[in-house]
Amino acid sequence: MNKNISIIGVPVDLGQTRRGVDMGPSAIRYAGVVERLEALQYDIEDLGDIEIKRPPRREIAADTNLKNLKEVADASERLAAKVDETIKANRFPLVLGGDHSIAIGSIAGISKHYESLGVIWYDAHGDLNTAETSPSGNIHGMPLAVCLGLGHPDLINIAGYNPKVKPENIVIIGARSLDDGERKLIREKGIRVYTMHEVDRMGMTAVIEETISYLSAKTDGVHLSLDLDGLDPSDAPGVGTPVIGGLSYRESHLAMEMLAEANIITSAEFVEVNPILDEKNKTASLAVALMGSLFGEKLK
Ligand code: 5AB
Ligand code: MN
Ligand code: MN
Ligand code: MN
Repeated sequence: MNKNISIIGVPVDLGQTRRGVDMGPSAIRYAGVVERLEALQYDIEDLGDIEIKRPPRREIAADTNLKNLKEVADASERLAAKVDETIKANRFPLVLGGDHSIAIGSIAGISKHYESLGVIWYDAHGDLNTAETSPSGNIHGMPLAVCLGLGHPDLINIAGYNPKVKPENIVIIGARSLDDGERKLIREKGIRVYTMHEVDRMGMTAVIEETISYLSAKTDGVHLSLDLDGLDPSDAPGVGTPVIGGLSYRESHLAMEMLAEANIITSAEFVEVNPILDEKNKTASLAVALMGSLFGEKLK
């Protein structure tokens, strides 16, 4: 694992409609992310938060049902540039959300540095909607489709190229709330998905072992995009779109520990922490604990 980590906060709540997720980066810092990783002998540079232009009122552009399209595209462009700089400086980008729309920018900044980037999408949702299939118009339900080059041109062309990720390089873990259009896309593109059904049947050990062998064969870097709503709401109450029946605290730590042992993760983001909906910063603290495991606490 790269011993130099740059933390990038992305206080965006424009990809959905519940206020508060823009405070996610502060809550995660308050929960001690820097101290936790410094204790593991990493060199931590906290780059602070990306500057976000906030519209006075939530707007929907005339030509689309996507909410806050312009602002999300603008934030994504800035984040992509910051992540790109970080990787050029040979540092591991650790991105703190913010809602999951920020993955559009992180992956735009990351993917150009790899021939064949792998992505692990740890989430209750598929985030594979487009304007046509989205039931909500919320862009946080679309970032994985955008990475495949599907969606509004202003989103898929962030950082000037598309697609960012090949469907066969994606693994979704923890899915239990997929829209019809998302299921169709998963089938059409042959995207690998471990729903809660597979996690229950196979166990997290086998899920991660398969994920590692599936991805390491064909990728030269793997991005972990961890949506805290992948975990069960009893462990992660501070999220905007909770879905019961999720991954447990222990399964998630096991997953992070196994990824640390395999040493395949080259960038990561932790998203959707909403401190307004949280219970005493429980979800932000969970995010930091999972980062501890991902960065090798157990191996120390
Ligand atoms: B999250 C839903 N599929 O598109 C939609 O939290 C929910 O980033 C999206 O995973 C949830 O609005 C997005 C119904
Ligand atoms: Mn998500
Ligand atoms: Mn989700
Ligand atoms: Mn969510």
